[in-house]
Amino acid sequence: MPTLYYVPDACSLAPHVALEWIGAPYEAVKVQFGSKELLAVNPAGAVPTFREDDRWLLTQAGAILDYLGQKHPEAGLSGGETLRAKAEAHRWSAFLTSDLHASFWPIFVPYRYTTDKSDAARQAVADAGHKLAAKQLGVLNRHLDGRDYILEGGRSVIDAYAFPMIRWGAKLLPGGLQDFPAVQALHDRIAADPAVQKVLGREAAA
Ligand SMILES: N[C@@H](CCC(=O)N[C@@H](CS)C(=O)NCC(=O)O)C(=O)O
Repeated sequence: MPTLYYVPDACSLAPHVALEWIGAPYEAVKVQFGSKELLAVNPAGAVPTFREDDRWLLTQAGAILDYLGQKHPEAGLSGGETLRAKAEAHRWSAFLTSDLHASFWPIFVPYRYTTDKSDAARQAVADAGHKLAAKQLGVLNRHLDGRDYILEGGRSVIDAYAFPMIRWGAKLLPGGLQDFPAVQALHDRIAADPAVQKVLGREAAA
Protein backbone atom coordinates (compact mmCIF):
# COMPACT_ATOMS: atom_id res chain seq x y z
CA MET A 1 0.00 0.00 0.00
CA PRO A 2 1.31 3.56 -0.63
CA THR A 3 2.84 4.79 2.61
CA LEU A 4 3.29 8.25 4.02
CA TYR A 5 5.84 8.80 6.78
CA TYR A 6 4.81 11.72 8.91
CA VAL A 7 5.57 13.63 12.10
CA PRO A 8 2.48 15.09 13.79
CA ASP A 9 1.83 18.72 12.84
CA ALA A 10 4.85 18.90 10.55
CA CYS A 11 4.59 19.79 6.85
CA SER A 12 3.78 16.11 6.25
CA LEU A 13 0.27 17.04 7.35
CA ALA A 14 -0.20 18.40 3.81
CA PRO A 15 0.12 15.09 1.90
CA HIS A 16 -1.68 13.39 4.79
CA VAL A 17 -4.70 15.63 4.12
CA ALA A 18 -4.36 15.20 0.34
CA LEU A 19 -4.33 11.40 0.67
CA GLU A 20 -7.47 11.53 2.78
CA TRP A 21 -9.17 13.82 0.24
CA ILE A 22 -8.21 11.42 -2.56
CA GLY A 23 -9.75 8.53 -0.67
CA ALA A 24 -7.63 5.70 -2.16
CA PRO A 25 -6.07 3.22 0.31
CA TYR A 26 -2.85 4.36 1.96
CA GLU A 27 -0.93 3.79 5.15
CA ALA A 28 0.20 6.63 7.39
CA VAL A 29 3.25 5.81 9.52
CA LYS A 30 4.11 8.10 12.40
CA VAL A 31 7.86 8.57 12.84
CA GLN A 32 10.15 10.68 14.98
CA PHE A 33 12.82 13.05 13.74
CA GLY A 34 16.16 11.30 13.88
CA SER A 35 14.63 7.83 14.17
CA LYS A 36 16.19 4.85 12.38
CA GLU A 37 12.86 4.18 10.69
CA LEU A 38 12.82 7.63 9.07
CA LEU A 39 16.53 7.65 8.19
CA ALA A 40 16.08 4.28 6.47
CA VAL A 41 13.63 5.78 3.96
CA ASN A 42 15.03 9.31 3.83
CA PRO A 43 18.69 9.88 4.74
CA ALA A 44 17.87 13.59 5.09
CA GLY A 45 15.76 12.60 8.12
CA ALA A 46 12.89 14.77 6.89
CA VAL A 47 9.18 14.32 6.43
CA PRO A 48 7.14 14.02 4.36
CA THR A 49 8.51 10.86 2.78
CA PHE A 50 6.22 8.89 0.52
CA ARG A 51 6.71 5.28 -0.60
CA GLU A 52 4.84 3.62 -3.43
CA ASP A 53 3.74 -0.03 -3.63
CA ASP A 54 6.89 -0.98 -5.53
CA ARG A 55 9.01 0.77 -2.85
CA TRP A 56 9.77 3.82 -5.01
CA LEU A 57 10.43 6.71 -2.66
CA LEU A 58 9.52 10.35 -3.14
CA THR A 59 10.49 13.24 -0.88
CA GLN A 60 9.75 16.98 -0.94
CA ALA A 61 6.22 18.03 -0.01
CA GLY A 62 5.64 19.97 -3.24
CA ALA A 63 6.70 17.03 -5.40
CA ILE A 64 4.61 14.54 -3.40
CA LEU A 65 1.52 16.74 -3.62
CA ASP A 66 1.96 17.30 -7.34
CA TYR A 67 2.46 13.55 -7.85
CA LEU A 68 -0.64 12.63 -5.84
CA GLY A 69 -2.76 15.18 -7.66
CA GLN A 70 -1.62 13.91 -11.08
CA LYS A 71 -1.90 10.26 -10.06
CA HIS A 72 -5.52 10.73 -9.04
CA PRO A 73 -7.10 13.05 -11.61
CA GLU A 74 -10.50 11.74 -10.51
CA ALA A 75 -10.05 13.64 -7.23
CA GLY A 76 -9.76 16.96 -9.10
CA LEU A 77 -7.09 18.31 -6.75
CA SER A 78 -4.45 19.51 -9.22
CA GLY A 79 -5.97 22.82 -10.22
CA GLY A 80 -6.86 23.51 -13.84
CA GLU A 81 -5.37 21.92 -16.93
CA THR A 82 -4.52 25.05 -18.91
CA LEU A 83 -0.95 26.23 -19.27
CA ARG A 84 -1.61 29.18 -16.98
CA ALA A 85 -3.50 27.11 -14.40
CA LYS A 86 -0.52 24.76 -14.20
CA ALA A 87 1.83 27.73 -13.89
CA GLU A 88 -0.29 29.11 -11.03
CA ALA A 89 -0.17 25.75 -9.21
CA HIS A 90 3.61 25.70 -9.65
CA ARG A 91 3.90 29.31 -8.50
CA TRP A 92 2.01 28.70 -5.25
CA SER A 93 3.77 25.42 -4.57
CA ALA A 94 7.10 27.24 -4.95
CA PHE A 95 5.88 30.08 -2.73
CA LEU A 96 4.88 27.63 -0.01
CA THR A 97 8.15 25.68 -0.19
CA SER A 98 10.60 28.51 -0.55
CA ASP A 99 8.95 31.53 1.02
CA LEU A 100 6.33 30.57 3.61
CA HIS A 101 7.74 27.24 4.86
CA ALA A 102 11.28 28.63 4.93
CA SER A 103 10.16 31.61 7.01
CA PHE A 104 9.35 29.25 9.89
CA TRP A 105 12.80 27.65 10.06
CA PRO A 106 14.32 30.46 12.17
CA ILE A 107 11.43 29.95 14.63
CA PHE A 108 11.67 26.13 14.78
CA VAL A 109 15.45 25.75 14.61
CA PRO A 110 17.08 29.12 15.42
CA TYR A 111 20.39 27.38 16.28
CA ARG A 112 20.84 26.61 12.56
CA TYR A 113 20.87 30.34 11.80
CA THR A 114 23.40 31.63 14.32
CA THR A 115 26.63 30.31 15.76
CA ASP A 116 25.95 32.39 18.88
CA LYS A 117 24.67 29.94 21.48
CA SER A 118 23.12 32.54 23.78
CA ASP A 119 19.37 32.56 24.39
CA ALA A 120 19.27 36.21 23.32
CA ALA A 121 20.86 35.47 19.94
CA ARG A 122 18.50 32.57 19.29
CA GLN A 123 15.53 34.67 20.35
CA ALA A 124 16.63 37.39 17.93
CA VAL A 125 16.68 34.83 15.11
CA ALA A 126 13.21 33.58 16.08
CA ASP A 127 11.94 37.17 16.17
CA ALA A 128 13.25 37.70 12.64
CA GLY A 129 11.40 34.53 11.64
CA HIS A 130 8.17 35.89 13.11
CA LYS A 131 8.52 39.00 10.96
CA LEU A 132 9.30 37.04 7.82
CA ALA A 133 6.44 34.57 8.37
CA ALA A 134 4.05 37.50 8.91
CA LYS A 135 5.25 39.07 5.65
CA GLN A 136 4.64 35.84 3.71
CA LEU A 137 1.24 35.26 5.32
CA GLY A 138 0.43 38.80 4.20
CA VAL A 139 1.20 37.80 0.60
CA LEU A 140 -1.13 34.82 0.89
CA ASN A 141 -3.78 36.91 2.64
CA ARG A 142 -3.85 39.46 -0.20
CA HIS A 143 -4.12 36.70 -2.78
CA LEU A 144 -7.01 35.05 -0.92
CA ASP A 145 -9.06 38.24 -0.68
CA GLY A 146 -12.33 37.36 -2.44
CA ARG A 147 -11.35 33.72 -3.04
CA ASP A 148 -12.35 30.54 -1.22
CA TYR A 149 -9.23 28.57 -2.22
CA ILE A 150 -5.73 29.36 -3.44
CA LEU A 151 -6.19 28.16 -7.04
CA GLU A 152 -9.04 28.92 -9.39
CA GLY A 153 -11.63 26.17 -9.64
CA GLY A 154 -11.84 25.05 -6.02
CA ARG A 155 -9.98 23.02 -3.46
CA SER A 156 -6.59 21.63 -4.50
CA VAL A 157 -3.43 20.03 -3.16
CA ILE A 158 -2.09 23.58 -2.82
CA ASP A 159 -4.65 24.30 -0.07
CA ALA A 160 -3.56 21.11 1.68
CA TYR A 161 0.04 22.33 1.37
CA ALA A 162 -0.78 25.67 2.98
CA PHE A 163 -2.75 24.12 5.85
CA PRO A 164 0.10 23.06 8.20
CA MET A 165 1.87 26.39 7.70
CA ILE A 166 -1.29 28.33 8.49
CA ARG A 167 -1.60 26.28 11.70
CA TRP A 168 1.99 27.14 12.61
CA GLY A 169 1.22 30.82 12.03
CA ALA A 170 -1.83 30.64 14.30
CA LYS A 171 0.17 28.93 17.03
CA LEU A 172 3.55 30.62 16.81
CA LEU A 173 3.16 34.20 15.64
CA PRO A 174 2.76 36.71 18.46
CA GLY A 175 -0.49 37.99 16.94
CA GLY A 176 -1.60 34.63 15.56
CA LEU A 177 -3.62 35.13 12.37
CA GLN A 178 -5.41 38.28 13.50
CA ASP A 179 -3.92 40.37 10.68
CA PHE A 180 -4.71 37.73 8.07
CA PRO A 181 -8.49 37.23 7.99
CA ALA A 182 -8.55 35.60 4.56
CA VAL A 183 -5.89 33.13 5.66
CA GLN A 184 -7.89 32.44 8.81
CA ALA A 185 -10.98 31.86 6.65
CA LEU A 186 -9.09 29.36 4.47
CA HIS A 187 -7.90 27.61 7.60
CA ASP A 188 -11.45 27.37 8.96
CA ARG A 189 -12.80 26.13 5.62
CA ILE A 190 -10.21 23.34 5.49
CA ALA A 191 -10.43 22.48 9.20
CA ALA A 192 -14.23 22.12 8.99
CA ASP A 193 -13.83 19.19 6.60
CA PRO A 194 -14.47 15.85 8.39
CA ALA A 195 -11.67 14.24 6.36
CA VAL A 196 -9.24 16.81 7.74
CA GLN A 197 -10.56 16.31 11.27
CA LYS A 198 -9.95 12.58 10.84
CA VAL A 199 -6.33 13.23 9.85
CA LEU A 200 -5.79 15.69 12.73
CA GLY A 201 -7.23 13.14 15.15
CA ARG A 202 -4.94 10.42 13.83
CA GLU A 203 -1.87 12.66 14.06
CA ALA A 204 -2.77 13.71 17.62
CA ALA A 205 -3.34 10.14 18.80
CA ALA A 206 -0.54 8.51 20.75
N1 LIG B 1 11.94 20.98 1.49
C1 LIG B 1 11.44 19.85 2.25
C2 LIG B 1 11.54 20.18 3.72
C3 LIG B 1 11.15 19.01 4.55
C4 LIG B 1 11.43 19.29 6.00
O1 LIG B 1 12.51 19.79 6.35
N2 LIG B 1 10.46 18.94 6.85
C5 LIG B 1 10.64 19.17 8.26
C6 LIG B 1 9.30 19.03 8.97
S1 LIG B 1 8.17 20.32 8.54
C7 LIG B 1 11.60 18.16 8.79
O2 LIG B 1 11.48 17.01 8.50
N3 LIG B 1 12.59 18.64 9.56
C8 LIG B 1 13.58 17.80 10.13
C9 LIG B 1 14.91 18.47 10.09
O3 LIG B 1 15.01 19.58 9.54
O4 LIG B 1 15.85 17.89 10.60
C10 LIG B 1 9.99 19.58 1.88
O5 LIG B 1 9.31 20.51 1.46
O6 LIG B 1 9.55 18.43 1.98
